[in-house]
Amino acid sequence: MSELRSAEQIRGAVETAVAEVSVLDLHTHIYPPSFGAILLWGIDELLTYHYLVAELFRQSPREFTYDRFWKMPKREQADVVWQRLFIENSPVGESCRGVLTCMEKLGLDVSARDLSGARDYFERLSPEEYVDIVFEKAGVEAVVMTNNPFDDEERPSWEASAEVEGRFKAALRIDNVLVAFKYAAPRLREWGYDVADDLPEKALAEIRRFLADWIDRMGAVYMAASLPPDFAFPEDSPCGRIIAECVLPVSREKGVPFAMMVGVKKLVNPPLALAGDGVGVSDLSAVENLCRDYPENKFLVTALSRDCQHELTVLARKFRNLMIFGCWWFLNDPSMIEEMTRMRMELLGLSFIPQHSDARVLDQLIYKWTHSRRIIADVLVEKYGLALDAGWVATTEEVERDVASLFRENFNRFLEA
Ligand code: HDL
Ligand code: ZN
Repeated sequence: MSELRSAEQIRGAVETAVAEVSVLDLHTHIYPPSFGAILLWGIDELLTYHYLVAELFRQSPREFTYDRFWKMPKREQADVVWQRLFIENSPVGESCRGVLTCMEKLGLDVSARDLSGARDYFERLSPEEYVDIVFEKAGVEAVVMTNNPFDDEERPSWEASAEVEGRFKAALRIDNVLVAFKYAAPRLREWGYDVADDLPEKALAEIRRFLADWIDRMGAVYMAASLPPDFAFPEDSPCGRIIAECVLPVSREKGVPFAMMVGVKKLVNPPLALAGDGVGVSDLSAVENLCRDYPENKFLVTALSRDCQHELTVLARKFRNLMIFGCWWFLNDPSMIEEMTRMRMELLGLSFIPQHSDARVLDQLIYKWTHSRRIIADVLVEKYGLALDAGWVATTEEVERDVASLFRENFNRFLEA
């Protein structure tokens, strides 16, 4: 039992524990190699990640149209991103920095600024080999995917019972059912679920069957949906009724939490496609009502607006069936991660999940976790230091326990609760 009696000893123990902890990444958009081309990886996918695409148009002349970019082959898109955001403008933004971190951790010579050399590195690898490399360098033991039965590129893999290796956990994504039911209904009927558009009891029972079938097929560890800023609950709408009558009962019956990712303003600029979504301040009374009125249900929640973070953290103090997680999307950058992690630790101690990667490109596990570990470690060093100032002497074993909670065990315990 080694006692940490100085700031230096605290920093040493925390930095080692955070560097070595194996992470359970509870929200990503990556897939096992068995799912084929929907697993994105390599330098050209990194450079054309929609975060960089949005930034590209800010550094391009007006005559460089959205349409012209989308028509380019992937490699050409990556070339123009590289030229605009790395060569003509220094890569100081977080998304660009992430590409540099990936290259550096993979042993590529970043100072050479050599895109073709980087491409050669990836040419020599199979997806299977690269999954091992990335998980090892990122210190990730498992990821939770985003699995949507309405995704025509993904569903065939499930229907063909494609192998899903242990490092990839499933999450059933139900946005289509909740926020676009009128478009989902014909697909559900096509798949044999008798759902009338006006949601009679039979349709609600069939939606429950659909949810249960796919949780079983996927072995889903939770159900998830991204929800607009004006998401309200309770609400006499298809969304409100399906949550109350279908999602929550099935969530209890299957013992899987309902994850709500609130505050997305879809396609504020449609020609940007995946890069076109924005953010809005959410009314968190929906979350408050759900946690209070459904104490037997478990809720994972992350909010997209910085303006919601303090209120969401206070809600977590009120409801033990609420687990808040991650610094999502436009919040996944150093200034926001530090602000949110410090506030959450001050209000919740260690009872929250500080980060998820949201990785869409496999390689991003490396940079998103490298960057976040450093910031979370710094906040932990500060807080153990403040405890020491009052005379509380932590031990290395306690630091290791606490770090494991933040990066993995809080999620495991919440699933098992
Ligand atoms: O809805 C979501 O899961 C979001 O994370 C979106 O996928 C978003 O496009 C994204 O990739 N954010 O990081
Ligand atoms: Zn996501």
